[in-house]
Parts: sequence; structure tokens; C-alpha cells
Amino acid sequence: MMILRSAPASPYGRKVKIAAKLLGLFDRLQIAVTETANAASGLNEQNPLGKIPVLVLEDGSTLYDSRVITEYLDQLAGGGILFPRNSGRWPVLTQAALADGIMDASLLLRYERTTRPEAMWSATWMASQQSKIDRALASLESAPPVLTKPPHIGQIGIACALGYLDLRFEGRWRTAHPKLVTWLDGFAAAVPGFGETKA
Ligand code: 99T
Repeated sequence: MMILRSAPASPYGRKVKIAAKLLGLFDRLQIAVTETANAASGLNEQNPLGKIPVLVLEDGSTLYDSRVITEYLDQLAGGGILFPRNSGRWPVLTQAALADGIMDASLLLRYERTTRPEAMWSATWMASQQSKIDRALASLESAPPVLTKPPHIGQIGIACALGYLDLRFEGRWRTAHPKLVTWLDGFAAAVPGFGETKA
């Protein structure tokens, strides 16, 4: 068994779980819920960055981050399934980077609020993070992602990023992005793993 260290709320971990399900590899993963703040969990020894998800392979070696783990799983399943090999690879990876960027900015916003006293919050910095999310969502709303079968890593990432905005930011993105809402509904209907990995 491989061990996936993650947490239910992590959009990055969700990406890995959905990928594993789509690739038929989920049964080979033991999910180890990991609290990143717990220094005694051994996470820092496995990933010096102290972040989840981490995949512990059967030989004890570790892989991180979610980008590497998802591509590793894709290769384990034969390759070229969630990560196209041809020229289609570059737009897919760029879409995946956009999705990761939404997650990263969202997480930074959340950490500002949850790890620093309110008196230290930087309105300028928070507005800058929010503007990254807003621009990314606007660009997706103007040209919603195509839904392929199976979805590729870009689409999986976008779904997880939107799911994270639902989880931690009360789904406020929905009002101004109706096409993206429809797209996410379609993704959820086509990919059972999305609903199955909801925190
Ligand atoms: O930054 C930390 O110290 C702890 N944070 C994490 O481990 C988050 C958990 S999401 N993971 C990442 O930042 C991984 C990013 C990496 N580029 C990847 O894997 O792709 C927790 C979400 C929440 O609880 O709201």
C-alpha cells in the first residue's frame, strides 16, 4: 500500500484523491489524515516544506507536491491519461497552474486570517491575493473549461479550486460566475470522485 498523507479540507489532497479514483488506483492508497501543525507527525521529515499532500511509496520514499504525485499516479496507470503527452499537454498544464494559483491565493488569504491577529492583517496584501482569484475566475467565466472524458488534470484542478472556495469562502464566487457554476455541476455529475472527496 502507498500512504497518502493529506487532510479532508486540502484542495491539493482532493486533487490527488480524485486523480487516483479516475486512474483506478484509489484502493492502493491508505489515507493518513495529517495535521500539518503537529510537528510530532513526522511530516517535516518526509517533506521539509511541512506541507500536505505527501505520498509515501511502498519502498518508504516520499513524493510531493500534488503536481508530482498526480503525474506519478498517471504514469503508474500507464501514462498519458490525465496528463496529455502530445502538444495538448501545455494548455492543460497551464490550466492546472491557474487552478493551483487560485488555491494558493485562497490559502494565503485564509492563513492571514487564521494565523495572524486581526490587527496585523494587511488589507493591501489581502486585496492583492483576492485580485488574483478574481482575475482567474473572470478568465474562466469568459471561457469555461471544456469537460473531457476522463477529465484532465487542469479540469480536476479547477474543480478542486472552486470546491475550496465553496468550503472556506462560503461559495461567494458563485453569484458572479454562473457559467462556471454550470460547469462545476457538470464536472460533479461526470466525476463521482468529486462528491466522494467533499470535506
Ligand atoms: O503551508 C503550510 O505550512 C501547511 N499547508 C499545507 O500543507 C497546505 C494544506 S491545504 N498544502 C499546501 O500548501 C500544498 C501546496 C503544494 N503546492 C501542492 O501540494 O500542490 C489546507 C487547506 C485548509 O485547511 O483550508
